[in-house]
Amino acid sequence: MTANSSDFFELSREYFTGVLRLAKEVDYENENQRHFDVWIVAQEEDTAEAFSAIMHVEIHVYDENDNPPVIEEGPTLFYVPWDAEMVYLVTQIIAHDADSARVTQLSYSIVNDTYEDSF
Ligand SMILES: [Ca+2]
Ligand SMILES: [Ca+2]
Repeated sequence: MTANSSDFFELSREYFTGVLRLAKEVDYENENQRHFDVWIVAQEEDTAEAFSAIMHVEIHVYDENDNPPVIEEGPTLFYVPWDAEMVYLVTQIIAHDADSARVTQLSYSIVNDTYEDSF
């Protein structure tokens, strides 16, 4: 599905060329704004024939890293048996990033804990 291209692009005449410019910000995270098709007509002025030609321009939007990751909410208090083995699974942390995996891959690390080397 594609958004209405005429909302996002404008064509202006500069000297003898038509210049296609972005008229509005596009957002890769909006699936309707990832791809645009624009048809441009060049037409003779002041001739009886008024010949014209049409050109199809296809525009693809690149993804940029413009969203921070978001950690899925869930319980934050867990109990571990006193005799748990070293590899005991306490919990899994799941985070999502609205940007594509091509742009941002996630890694996980501990930034602080109350007892050094516990985890
Ligand atoms: Ca990101
Ligand atoms: Ca993005």
